[in-house]
Amino acid sequence: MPQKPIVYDAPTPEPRATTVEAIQAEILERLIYSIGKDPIVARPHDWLAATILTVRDRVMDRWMESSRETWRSSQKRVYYLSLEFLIGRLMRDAMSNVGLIEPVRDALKNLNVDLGDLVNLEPDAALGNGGLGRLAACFLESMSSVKIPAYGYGIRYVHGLFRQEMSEGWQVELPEEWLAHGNPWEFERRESAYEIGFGGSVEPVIDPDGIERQEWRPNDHVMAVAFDTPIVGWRGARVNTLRLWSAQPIDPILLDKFNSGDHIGALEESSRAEAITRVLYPADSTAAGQELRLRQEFFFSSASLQDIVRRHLQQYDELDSLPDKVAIQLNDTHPAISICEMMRILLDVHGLEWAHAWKLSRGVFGYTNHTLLPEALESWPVALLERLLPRHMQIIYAINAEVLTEARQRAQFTDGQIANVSLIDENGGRRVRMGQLAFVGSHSTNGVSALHTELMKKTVFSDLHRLYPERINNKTNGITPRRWLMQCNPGLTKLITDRIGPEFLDNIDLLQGLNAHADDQNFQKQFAAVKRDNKVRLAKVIKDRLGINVSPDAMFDVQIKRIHEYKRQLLNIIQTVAAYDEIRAHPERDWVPRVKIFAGKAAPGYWNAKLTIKLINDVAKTINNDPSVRGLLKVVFLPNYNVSLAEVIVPAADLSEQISTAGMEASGTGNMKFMANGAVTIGTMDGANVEMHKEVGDDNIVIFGLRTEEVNEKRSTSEVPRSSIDASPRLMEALESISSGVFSPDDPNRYRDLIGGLYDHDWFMVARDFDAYVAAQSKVDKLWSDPRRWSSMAIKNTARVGYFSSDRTIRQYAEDIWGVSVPET
Ligand code: 26V
Repeated sequence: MPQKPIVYDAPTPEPRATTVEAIQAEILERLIYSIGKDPIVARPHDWLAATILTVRDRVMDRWMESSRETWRSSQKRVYYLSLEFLIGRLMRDAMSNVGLIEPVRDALKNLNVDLGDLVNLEPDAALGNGGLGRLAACFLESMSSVKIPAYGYGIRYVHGLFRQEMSEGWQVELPEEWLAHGNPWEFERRESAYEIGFGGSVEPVIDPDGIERQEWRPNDHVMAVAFDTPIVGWRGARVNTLRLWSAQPIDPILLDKFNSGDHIGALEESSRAEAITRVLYPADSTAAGQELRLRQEFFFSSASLQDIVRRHLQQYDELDSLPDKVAIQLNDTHPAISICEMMRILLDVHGLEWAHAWKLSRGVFGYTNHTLLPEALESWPVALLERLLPRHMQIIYAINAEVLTEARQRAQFTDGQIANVSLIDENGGRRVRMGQLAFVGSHSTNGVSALHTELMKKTVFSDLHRLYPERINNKTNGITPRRWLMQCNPGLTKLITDRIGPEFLDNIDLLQGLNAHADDQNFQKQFAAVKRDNKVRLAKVIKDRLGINVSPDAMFDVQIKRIHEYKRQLLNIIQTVAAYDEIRAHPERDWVPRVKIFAGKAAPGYWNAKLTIKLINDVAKTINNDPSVRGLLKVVFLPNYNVSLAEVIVPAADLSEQISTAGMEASGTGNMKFMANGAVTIGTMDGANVEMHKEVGDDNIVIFGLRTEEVNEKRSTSEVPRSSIDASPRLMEALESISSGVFSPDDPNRYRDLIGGLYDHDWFMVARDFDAYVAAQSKVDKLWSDPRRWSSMAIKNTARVGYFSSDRTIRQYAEDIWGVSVPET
C-alpha cells in the first residue's frame, strides 16, 4: 500500500559552506550546541565528534539528493546483504571524497587542534573478520563512486572483531568497544523498525476467496531497529546508505511482567533480545553452527527483506516489477535464508502463487561464493531450522522438491548427482546446505577470481553447474583506490600526480601512464624516496609498539592477513628460521638485510593458528636478540591487525607475501593493495595472484610452488611429504630446531605436533613447496640487489593495478548480474 505520496521537489536549505572560516565556526558551534562542551575544557573525543558532525553535515545535502533522484527516476536499487562490513575509520575517507581535508585541517589548526591526532582517535569499525567484510566495505564506496543507487544491509554489532593483545607471545582476545564514545556518523531510525519472529508453528488458513495459505505464528519476537550511515563516493558522486540493524525487545519494559512485579524477568527478556546483535562471530574459516549465529542471520535477513519490500510497494504498489527494480546480492551464504523469507513474504503475506513467487524471487537474488573450504561451507541441522524457522523449513522442502524433480526429469540425474544438488545433506544427521539453497534461489552465482570460479564449476557446484550451466560467472575482486592508494599513501599520490597529471584520480586505468616512466632513473629515485618515507613512518610504529629498532633501508617483507594454515604463515616463518641458520653459518656472504613483518588475528578456537602466532613471536625473540645476526634479519609481529594498521603497513611494504596453498585462497584482496602501493609480490598461482601475474607479466612478480592440479595430485596419491623433507637438508634442519625446542626452551615440546603434521600429511604443502619458496626468496634478494631493476618492477606494479579497482568489479556486477546501467563517468 503506498503510504504517502512522495514529494520530490521539497525545499532543502542551501548546502553548507566549505570555507575554512565556515568550517571553523561550525566545529565550534557543534562542540557547544551538539556536544555540550566549552572549548576550553573540551577533550580530544569532543573535538572529534564535533568535527565528524561538521563533515557529516556536508554530505547530507548530497545524501538527500541521491535518494530523491532514485525515487524521481524510478531507477533499480541494489541491496548488498552482508553479515560483515569491515569499514575501518570513516572520517578521512569522507573528507577526502568530498575534498574537505585541507579546509578542515586549517580550521582545526586555528582552533589549536591537530587533524592527524583526531583521525587516529576515531575508532576503527571492525564489523567483519577479514577479506569478505573488507570487500563489502570497498564495494559500498565504489557503488557510491560509480553512482549506483545502493544500500548495504548488515548488523550493528555492539562488539566488533575482538581486540588482540599479546601475553608472552600468545594471542589474548579482549572485547572491542567501538561505540564507547558514541557514533556520530549514524542516525537511529526508530520509525524503521520491524518485528522479527522465531519459533512457533505454521497453521493453514483459508483466505476470504477460499484459497488455502500457510500462516507462521512465531512464539518469540524481537524488534529490528535501523541505524543509517551515509557512504559518500569519490568527489561526492553519490551518497548511499549503510543500514545496520540492532535488536531490541518488543516492548522495552514488557509492561505486563513489569506490572505484575517481575522487574528482573522483564529485563532478562530485554537482554535476551539484545544478545542477537551483541557480538560478531570471530571465526571465518569454520562454520560456527550455533543457534545464536542462525538467529543473527535470520534476524538481519528478515529485517532487510521487510524493508526492501516495503520500500518497493511504497513506490510501485505492485510486486510484479520486483526483478526490474530490485537486485539483492548475497555476500556468501550468511544471508541465504533471505531467499526463504522473500518466498514467505510473497506467498503468505501477499498471497502470490508458488510459481509466480519463485520466478520473482529468483529474478531478484544473486549469490557470491567466497570459499570452497569444506569446513567453511554453512549447513544447519534440519531439526534446528524446524524449531527456529518452521515455515522456512517447509519452503526449503518445497524448493528442494522442485529442483530435484527438474534434475531427474529434464537432466536425467543419477542418484549420486541428485544427492549432490539436494539442499539436504543426508550424510550423518540431516542438514540444510546453504550453498545449494543460495545457488538454486538465485539467477546468478559468482566466484571472486578466475581460478576460484573455475574451481566452483569443478568441485562443490559441479552438478548444479551441469543443471544450470548459465548461472556461474566470475567477478574478480577489487579494492577501492581511494582508501588504498590516495588516502593511505598521499606521498605516492602526489608523486604520480606530478608525473602523469591528476586524471588518474578519476580513471584509475590511467595509471598505465606510469609504464613509460618505469625505467626513468629520476622517477625511480623519487618513487623509492616515497617508499622510504613510508617505511620510516612504519619503523616508528614498530619502535613505539614493540621497542624493536628496524632500519628503513632493509627490505620490508610483509605478510598481514588472518592467520590460517592455508595462508601458510608457517611456511614463511620456517623459511625465516632457515635464513637465520644460513646467516650464522655464512657470515662472510653478502646478505640482503630484511625485516619480516607479520600481523593478523587467529580465530579464538583455532589452536594451530594461535600456536603459529606464538611461534612467530618465539622466533622473533631469538633472532632479534642474537648479536651474530648483526641486524641482517629482524622479525616483527604487530599486534591487533585491523584496517587502520593496514593503512600504515601497506604503503611501507617492499615485498608482499601471498603464499597460500594453490586452490585454497578464493581471491585475496591484500595482494591488490600491495600492488597498488608499489610492492613486489612473491606468491603462488592462487586466487587473484593468477590475474596479477597476467597483468604485470612474469618479470614483475615472483611466482613459485605447486599449481592447483599438482596439489590435488599430491593429496590423492600416496606420495609422502617425508621425501621432500629428506631431500632438503635446510628444511630438515629448520624443522628439527623448531620441533626440538630451540625457540621454546621454556617448553621444548611446544611445536612438536605442529611440525609433526608436516611429516605426517602436510595437507597445506608446506614441506613440498619449501625449496621452491626458498629459491623464490633468493631470486627476490637478487632483484633487490639491483635497485634500478627493483624500482622498475615496483613502478610497473602500481601502473598496472587498474584492473583491480573495485569500481571495475562493481561495474561488472551492475552490468552482468544486477541489470543496472552505470553512467559513463
Ligand atoms: C565464514 C564463516 C563461517 C561461519 C562462521 C562465520 C564465518 C564468517 C565468515 C566466513 C567467510 C569465509 C569466507 C571468506 O572470508 N572468504 C574470503 O573472501 C575474500 C573476498 O572475496 C577473498 O578475497 C578471500 O580469498 C576469501 O578467503
